Amino acid sequence: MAVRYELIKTCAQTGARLGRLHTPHGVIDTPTFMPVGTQATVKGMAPEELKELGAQIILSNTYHLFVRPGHELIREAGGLHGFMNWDRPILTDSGGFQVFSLAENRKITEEGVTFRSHLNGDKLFLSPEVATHVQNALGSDIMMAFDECPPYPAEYDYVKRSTERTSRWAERCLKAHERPHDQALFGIVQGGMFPELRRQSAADLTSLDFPGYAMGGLSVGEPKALMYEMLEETVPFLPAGKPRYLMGVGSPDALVEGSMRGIDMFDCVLPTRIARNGTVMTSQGRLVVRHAKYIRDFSPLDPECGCYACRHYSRAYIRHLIKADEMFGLRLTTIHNLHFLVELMRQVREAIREDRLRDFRNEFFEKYGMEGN
Ligand code: PRF
Ligand code: ZN
Repeated sequence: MAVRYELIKTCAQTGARLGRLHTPHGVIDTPTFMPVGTQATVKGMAPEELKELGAQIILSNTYHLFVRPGHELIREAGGLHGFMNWDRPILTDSGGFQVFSLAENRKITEEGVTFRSHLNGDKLFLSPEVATHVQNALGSDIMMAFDECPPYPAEYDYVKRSTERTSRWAERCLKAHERPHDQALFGIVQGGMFPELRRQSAADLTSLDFPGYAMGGLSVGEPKALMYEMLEETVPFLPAGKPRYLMGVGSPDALVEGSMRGIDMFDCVLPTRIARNGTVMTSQGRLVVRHAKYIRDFSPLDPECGCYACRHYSRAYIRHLIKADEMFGLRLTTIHNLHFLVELMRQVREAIREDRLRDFRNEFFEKYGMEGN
């Protein structure tokens, strides 16, 4: 069994679950946040640094690695783990999202998606079979089914046809999967913002018996309240004994709200992306350390944080590095933001263990504040 989900307990105040995900490269405590390493690297971070801040699993992208350097080269290097020197679990997304957001001239048919590389214009093709084959070559612990993520907003009829095709594609991914013994293939629930289509999608996928299920098509521009509503409409139809992954969600408020609704896994480029533009998440909310008001502020990014950056460096120093275009500054903000979310999830797990996640949520928002949307 490539992945085994162990449900330890459910929070008495919320629907949150405390669990453990066992994979060939180690155990992941859930709910968990997965840092994103799109190009087989979490931008600027050495694997040792990711481990030091407590990351137990990272995410990488089929689309990017397929376009460059190619999955056969990575297979030759010993798979993604050997290629990038990361010996803990890896989840790969299928490309079913990136091909829609990045590729040029894409044409979608029942067979798959033809598109032109965003790098050099080469004509390429991704399908359920190709995406599965590529992920088998990458050797990730968790692979994702090839799906279509409809835009928001979208018409009911379009979303219905798209979601039905995603279900047919999911079945083709299962058939094409060559390594079910050591790689777990998760299905992705779509259905746009239509509860009825979400439920149908969940029913289609659960009948195929995947080892885990993702909620796709959320955090695509809809209000957060609508995303939470969709979770409430869908999660109850997923089996309690399998892990649940909310794709592309990583704002602190959504990590807590998602956990409360029974989500076990999250990923997002948000912490690493905003870090590279000089913004950090702190216990008191976001802080733009580039701002002039921190010029003589010798306190750490977050006085409550125990990360490497906060233990050794001041806001004034990090601001100086960023202003001077020194890459160490952005490495420090990245370390801090990733630590912040990994630590937040540790606190969420502790609160679930003690049946007080609702209280934790209220205390957290009191200090952090609500993020918009
Ligand atoms: N599908 C896939 N990857 C994704 C998404 C999706 O719907 C999303 C949506 N937020 C992020 N990443 N395959
Ligand atoms: Zn810190």
